[in-house]
Amino acid sequence: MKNDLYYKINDSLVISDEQDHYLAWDSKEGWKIEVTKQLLAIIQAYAIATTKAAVFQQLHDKYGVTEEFFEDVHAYLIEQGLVQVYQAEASKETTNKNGMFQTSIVPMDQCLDGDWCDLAFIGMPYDLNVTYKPGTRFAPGYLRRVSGSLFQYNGTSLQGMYDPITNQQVLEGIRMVDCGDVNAVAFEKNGKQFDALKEIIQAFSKKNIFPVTIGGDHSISLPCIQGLSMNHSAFGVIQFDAHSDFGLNKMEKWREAVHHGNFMDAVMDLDQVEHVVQIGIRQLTNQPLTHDKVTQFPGNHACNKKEELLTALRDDIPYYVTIDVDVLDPSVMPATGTPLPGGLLYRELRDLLELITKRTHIIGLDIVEFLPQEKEIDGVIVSEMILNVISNVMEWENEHFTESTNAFTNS
Ligand SMILES: [Mn+2]
Repeated sequence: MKNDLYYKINDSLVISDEQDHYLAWDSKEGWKIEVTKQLLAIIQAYAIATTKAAVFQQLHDKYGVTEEFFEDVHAYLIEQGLVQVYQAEASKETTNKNGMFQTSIVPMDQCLDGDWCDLAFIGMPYDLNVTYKPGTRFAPGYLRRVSGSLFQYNGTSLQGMYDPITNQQVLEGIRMVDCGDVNAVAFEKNGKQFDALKEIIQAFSKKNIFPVTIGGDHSISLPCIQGLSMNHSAFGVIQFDAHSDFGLNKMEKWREAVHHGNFMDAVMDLDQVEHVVQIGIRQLTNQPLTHDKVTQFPGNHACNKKEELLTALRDDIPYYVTIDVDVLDPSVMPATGTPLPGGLLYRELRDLLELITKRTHIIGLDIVEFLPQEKEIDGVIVSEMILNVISNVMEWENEHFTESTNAFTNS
């Protein structure tokens, strides 16, 4: 069922738990409406812009919802303003240029339909898990706005852009889209918004679409890594961060316990994550915080031990990269929730990222803890970091994957 319309949770919806029921409140228009827990679960299926058919499929697979029932609920959600309808500017030929680096924002199920996309950006405006200063929920929108000053994607020619330093085209031939933000029911910690992101990352990973998730606080890396673990039996994580994000807690009840400063404990519980490399750690703690799967390069050690870093990276598994922008020195990157002096300079971080991404198979990226302030340059720095990583990763894939994919196709 092809459809020219797509649907998404009302952007200004805030839902509060009133103990015996939930209250949906449109924070722009002011109206309020009671919703049941069941209805909330259905609303969540519209977390990311998608077609009616895709929402139905999801609800049918998950809850056994019938088509007749779905038609009624779908109509009700739109009538009440809980879900919004968008016009069909988002098609494969679209050029709305509202996404990262002037890519187009395209509904999720269109990204997944056929083979026409190598890389997808996903915004995760979630900062319920901060221990100090919130605001990272504004990062995806902010970065979409400023990133176009660095790189302007041309989806028709796919010519990329010329880099005078390397005398090469950047991202030539790479097909990129932006799936917009994962919206969700506010005030639900580690809940459905996490599940939606996990499913999105899993779906992209299955189709070999490189996912770039823009946080949000650092806890959003957990659903990203969980999503990858559904599709990869063994991989590693490379974490750039001022803080190890270990609390050394037991994480059986991670939905209650996880926040942005301890989510790595939950990552450690995933058997598929066989190795973690932490770079830039410098926060004082009461005791050493590490784990037997972890190799740490604290402070700026990695800058002086590049050979050791490359040796530490296993070449029999791919890696996921998560960049907490507080790995940078606050003189470079003050726009973060928990800044810590003594961090990497921009050039040092860029060199390390280049070193790693040119040698290692990378299967996903997230950028977290960016808290936009008034200075636009902070957003440009973060955007450049993303651009640099994805251009290296895509180049690596071109060199290594084309051959193996062809070999696979021919066999
Ligand atoms: Mn962190």
